[in-house]
Amino acid sequence: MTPTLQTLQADITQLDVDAIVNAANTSLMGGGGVDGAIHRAAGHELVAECMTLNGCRTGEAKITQGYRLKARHVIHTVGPVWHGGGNGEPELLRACYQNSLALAAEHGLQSIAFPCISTGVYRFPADQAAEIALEAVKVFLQKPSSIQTVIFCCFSEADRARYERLLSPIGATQQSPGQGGVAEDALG
Ligand code: AR6
Repeated sequence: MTPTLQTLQADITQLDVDAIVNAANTSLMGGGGVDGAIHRAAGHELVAECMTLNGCRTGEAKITQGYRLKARHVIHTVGPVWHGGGNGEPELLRACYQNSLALAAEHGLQSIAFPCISTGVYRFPADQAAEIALEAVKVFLQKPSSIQTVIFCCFSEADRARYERLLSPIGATQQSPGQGGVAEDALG
């Protein structure tokens, strides 16, 4: 079966997928943005499991249970802070996507949703980040794995439109705001 790429404008904490990816920091102890939202929605058991993981380096990924989330797992990855692009930021961002997908595949997961890693507090330019994200996912999916569905879960309409523009040439499934539940339908 050919894996599908989808773009969705949604709160990632609401998605019914095997794993949602968290744009965390190296402590894995929670924070603001999507990290804070995931920890709030998952409940205090999540931070308790995170405390056992000894943090996470930039570009790497670690997996936990999803606890009160609909998602069965959370894959925590740490994006680079943008310092102008000459400090390995593109490579580190690519590694976040590669390592998150590899971890999901190691666990036999089929569906995974990513937020726009590093593009909030960490200030990575959104256009470049989306290009890197899409390229990394496409390269990963060229080899057979358990992964059947990858969702780019955008919080803003601007991000959703950005991913749609990039995805259009490869015929990806695209979802609009207000089509709640479509992702779940698509994932069966
Ligand atoms: N669902 C989906 N996307 C979201 C949600 C949500 N509920 N909330 C925010 N976003 P950011 P970073 C989007 O700042 O830049 C934290 O404090 C948001 O619009 O969450 O990687 C961590 O602890 C943006 O597009 O992550 C770290 O210290 C994207 O998520 C630091 O921020 C990423 O924005 C990580 O910064």
